[in-house]
Amino acid sequence: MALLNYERKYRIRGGTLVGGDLFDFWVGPFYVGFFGVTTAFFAALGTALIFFGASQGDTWNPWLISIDPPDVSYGLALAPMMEGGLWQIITFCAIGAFGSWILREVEISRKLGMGFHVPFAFSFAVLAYVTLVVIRPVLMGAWGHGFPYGIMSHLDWVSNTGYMYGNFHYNPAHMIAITFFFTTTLALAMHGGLVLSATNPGKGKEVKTPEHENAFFRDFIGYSIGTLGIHRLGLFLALSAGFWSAVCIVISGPFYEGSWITWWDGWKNLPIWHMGDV
Ligand code: 07D
Ligand code: 07D
Ligand code: U10
Repeated sequence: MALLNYERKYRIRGGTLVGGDLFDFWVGPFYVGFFGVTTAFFAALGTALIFFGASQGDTWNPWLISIDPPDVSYGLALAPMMEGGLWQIITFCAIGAFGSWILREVEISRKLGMGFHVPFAFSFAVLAYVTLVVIRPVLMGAWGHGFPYGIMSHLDWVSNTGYMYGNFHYNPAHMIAITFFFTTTLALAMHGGLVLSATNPGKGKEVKTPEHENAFFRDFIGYSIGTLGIHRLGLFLALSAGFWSAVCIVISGPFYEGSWITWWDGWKNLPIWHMGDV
């Protein structure tokens, strides 16, 4: 991709956290930096190990390849390579790559003199992943509680883990996370719709202003959150979705065993619901 004229102004030296000027350059459209090199290293190694694992398995069908964690009997020990050790090294590479990706975002933000909202946001996805493959397995005493790296096999893990707690829909933090996911899509649909309706009103029609956008929601629901506010809200909703996801899985096992259905028994038996009985 050709370097666009205006990009010259933004492709400036500095802002690096590590390595000074050494990795302060671009390859095509990509900023490299020290953390670009570490991302490339961990991602390449992790991917190569997945291919190696696949070569030792009995299928090349991409949907069925699976790199499984060790059996729970290995506890928190290192497992032999073909019995989960590969999964452990791949997990290490994945965390190395995701962590490097966050720090590369930080370096780019610093270079441009911007806030750290993007790396902060991505760190919530990484938190959810680390909760699934490190925090929860460590709290439960075995790497075997992590999820397998395979397209269909990770779905089996989600389903099996869900049913281990009766009906996962009864997990209150899962309810909060789902509500945040749904609200995020509602907010994005409203925001995308509103901005397009104002700025792309059709051929020959005048482009409208943020005042029109404010007026629309004031007329409609009596309040407009504003042009900056909707982005704050969007970020909050999306990060809350990831945060409560991490909560819903970390409490299942380490802090609560048994069925999430019975967790609600105390609530169902509150005397207030049985006032007619007396
Ligand atoms: C659109 C950005 C692009 C990213 C893409 C994903 C890989 C995997 C590796 C074969 C929104 C690239 C995929 C690199 C190939 C190997 C070893 C992001 C976009 C296109 N899941 N999940 C998918 C991952 C978990 C669940 C699809 C990753 C948890 C359910 C894809 C992780 C739980 C369903 C995928 C992860 C869970 C999926 C589409 C990590 C709870 C689906 C993802 C690292 C969170 C859907 C066949 C997507 C599907 C799906 C990847 C973790 C549940 C393969 C990388 C354990 C219920 N997951 N997932 O678009 O069709 O994300 O599955 O944590 O129904 Mg999953
Ligand atoms: C973990 C992904 C992190 C990704 C990273 C980046 C690459 C690079 C490269 C593309 C967290 C990876 C990048 C690899 C790719 C290129 C170039 C995101 C992660 C770092 N559930 N449920 C959730 C719903 C049921 C169960 C979360 C809905 C059943 C379990 C969310 C329904 C049972 C777990 C959610 C439903 C069940 C979850 C997932 C409906 C099964 C979890 C989102 C409508 C019988 C998981 C932290 C998430 C969780 C989770 C939604 C149903 C079980 C709230 C809407 C009843 C066991 N479920 N669920 O976490 O909380 O994203 O994980 O029925 O573990 Mg659930
Ligand atoms: C938003 C917005 C807004 C915009 C926007 C956007 C949000 C204000 C102004 C952005 C939104 C979009 C563009 C919409 C579409 C986005 C999505 C749907 C989200 C999902 C995205 C994707 C699916 C795309 C994912 C693509 C990726 C991640 C790119 C893939 C990149 C690579 C493969 C290269 C990665 C770069 C790295 C690692 C750093 C640099 C490295 C290199 C260039 C490689 C070369 C390596 C080296 C020089 C280092 C040496 C390597 C070593 C040592 C390792 C070697 C080891 C071996 C073992 C071989 O709000 O409005 O508009 O646009």
